Amino acid sequence: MAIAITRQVSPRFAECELTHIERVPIDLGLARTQHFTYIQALASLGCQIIELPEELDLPDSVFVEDAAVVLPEVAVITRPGAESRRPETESIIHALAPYRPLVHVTEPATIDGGDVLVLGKHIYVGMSTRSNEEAIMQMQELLDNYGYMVTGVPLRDCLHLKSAATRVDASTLLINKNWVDASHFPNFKLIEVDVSEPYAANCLPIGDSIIYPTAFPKTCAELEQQGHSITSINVSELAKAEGAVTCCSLIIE
Ligand code: CIR
Repeated sequence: MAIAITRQVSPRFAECELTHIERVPIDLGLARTQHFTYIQALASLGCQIIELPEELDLPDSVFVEDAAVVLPEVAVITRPGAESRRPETESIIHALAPYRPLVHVTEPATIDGGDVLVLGKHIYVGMSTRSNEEAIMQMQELLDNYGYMVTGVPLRDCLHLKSAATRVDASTLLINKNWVDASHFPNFKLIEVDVSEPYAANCLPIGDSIIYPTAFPKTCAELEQQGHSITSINVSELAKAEGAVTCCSLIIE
């Protein structure tokens, strides 16, 4: 059974970092309700949930994905690109320590887990405003012994690589080709987001279904058309903080 580490929404959630979208009012109560629905979806698909308590002073701490990269052999503790988010890693270190040996990205490297797309032994790192060249080099050094190859991928107009492309299954990616070049992924079948839904490329496959936002009905229909089972959830308030479905959990297979 997979384990999903999540963290409750901070009372200061509305003070989140924003890069590519305008700040609009966030309903904290609704954000918490939606987050609870997300956790229920993970549990319904077979995950054991480890829910960390809310962090009073870390607005973005619900987005636990950015603090670590969990691989089968080891977990990498990141050094998040936004300074306000760096303290988030401390509690994640404690949460992951029982499950994986830990290695650490260190200064001057910065990297957010949202930029890290793991496709088997090939790890792609988005060259975003959050993740730098030094991090790509450190990731390669840290993971060399485990047989991983780490490649930097240029991005346009989006926060993280996983805003632009995520894994649907072992051979398929969901992608917004306006934000990342498809040429980086020649060995994958690609499902493109609908042009009217640029934020639709972030999906979270768990077990035999895919956790996916209700906000993208056209891309959702395409995924279903191609035979994928969808578990739909409304994450509108999390999206106002530039978050999506992968970013609210760390999955330990
Ligand atoms: C941030 O800007 O860091 C947060 N407001 C959103 C982070 C979303 N994380 C993710 O997609 N992995």
